[in-house]
Amino acid sequence: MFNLILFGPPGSGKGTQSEKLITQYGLKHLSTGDLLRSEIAGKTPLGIEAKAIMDKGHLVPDEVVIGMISSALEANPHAKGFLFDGFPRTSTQAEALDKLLDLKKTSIAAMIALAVSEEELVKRLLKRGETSGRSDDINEGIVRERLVEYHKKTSVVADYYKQFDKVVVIAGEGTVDEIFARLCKEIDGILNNK
Ligand code: B4P
Repeated sequence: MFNLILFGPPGSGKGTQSEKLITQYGLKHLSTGDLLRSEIAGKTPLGIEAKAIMDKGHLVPDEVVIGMISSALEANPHAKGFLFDGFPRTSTQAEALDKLLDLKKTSIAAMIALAVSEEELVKRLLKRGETSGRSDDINEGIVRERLVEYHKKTSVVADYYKQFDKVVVIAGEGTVDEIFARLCKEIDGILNNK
């Protein structure tokens, strides 16, 4: 199995690049943001609870997202590998992911982090908010709160994987295709060294 984490702040292009990477490498895409939005669309109890939290720009509780990922791993026993997008977002989630993958006798090959300036992130998210209908993208206050949460709770996740020498940083500004080409170059290098 070949498992990757695509990491970066909100708006760094994780969702955008994941769509292209899963086609290129035949991986199963696991996005906790997408899973949560599908619960919201279905108006499930979990979705109703998550929406209230996400609309403030805050992170959904660890046990909720860890449960979702655990079920998704169980539901895909024959996957050739997973691309984790937007997960793990806290150190607790990172440790839980390691344990879940251990049970499947596999592990994370690399965390690829997209680096994008704060002003570019805010610009991208507000632009998406004009058309996407995503309530967490429409207001600059909420967007900035998501960045505060990222700096407070998520950026440390990179330190967790650095101790195992698994972090690669990629410049996340430029066209979508330019960034995709940079990602493929890194991933091909990792695959060739396996
Ligand atoms: P997510 O759904 O993970 O999404 P995101 O952080 O908003 O950004 P992403 O990085 O995927 O967006 P993209 O750049 O593709 O999270 C939403 C919320 O869910 C979180 O705030 C949190 O509340 C909750 N949540 C999710 N996972 C959780 C977890 N594990 N634990 C707790 N809570 C969790 O897209 C941004 C925009 O930029 C798009 O419009 C795109 O078109 C544009 N763009 C992309 N690349 C570009 C480029 N190169 N140039 C210009 N624009 C570009």
